[in-house]
Amino acid sequence: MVATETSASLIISAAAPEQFPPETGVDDPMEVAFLGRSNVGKSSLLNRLVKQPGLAFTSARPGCTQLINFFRIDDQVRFVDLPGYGYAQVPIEEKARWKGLIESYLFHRQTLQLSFLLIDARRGWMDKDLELKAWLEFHNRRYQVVVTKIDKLKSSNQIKAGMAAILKQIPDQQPIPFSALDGRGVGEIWQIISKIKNQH
Ligand SMILES: Nc1nc2c(ncn2[C@@H]2O[C@H](COP(=O)(O)OP(=O)(O)OP(=O)(O)O)[C@@H](O)[C@H]2O)c(=O)[nH]1
Ligand SMILES: [Mg+2]
Repeated sequence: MVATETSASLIISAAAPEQFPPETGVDDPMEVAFLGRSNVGKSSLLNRLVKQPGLAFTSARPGCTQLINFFRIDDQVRFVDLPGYGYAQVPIEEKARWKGLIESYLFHRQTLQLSFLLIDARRGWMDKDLELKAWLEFHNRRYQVVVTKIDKLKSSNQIKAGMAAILKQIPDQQPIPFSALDGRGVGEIWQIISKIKNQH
């Protein structure tokens, strides 16, 4: 799959499940979701993958993506940018609303084939990440861990230590180191998407 051949576009920013693109049956595009804490770099990763820097809105201020944004990639694939969790400044009712929206998507969505679970290279696993990981495993949802902002770790020893700490929680998979700044990891991420697309 070559991202540059297509131009990604926003389908809808959904505030409620009724607004999700309808699931019609066998010809629906498969969906790939991007999950992780607020500010971990979900929207930046998505933009980097499609080489369209302004497609999904990014911000240094956490809590930037508050709706579920569905993007058309091609006839067979949609990307789904989810609101981040774990941002302390968000009012409790708002947090409950996001949690409901995210869980409703992850629980019911039949077109969802793969989630990328993003973990900040400098922070490693936090409680909310582990909760989500356990939730995905319990519900048999396929996920792949991506370690973001790897450019912030300056030496190869720092990178090794950061990756090793993350690997401890996922002995059966190889997390992908990624940087939206320098593009590390883009090829591996597309490879995984292509593999699942071909099985679909
Ligand atoms: N150095 C560096 N900064 C990054 C990287 N990815 C994202 N950022 C920065 O981190 C901040 C948050 O990025 P976003 O992509 O908006 O994060 P998000 O996970 O979508 O955040 P929410 O929408 O709030 O959940 C922005 O200031 C980005 O420029 C990266 O790989 N390296
Ligand atoms: Mg975002």
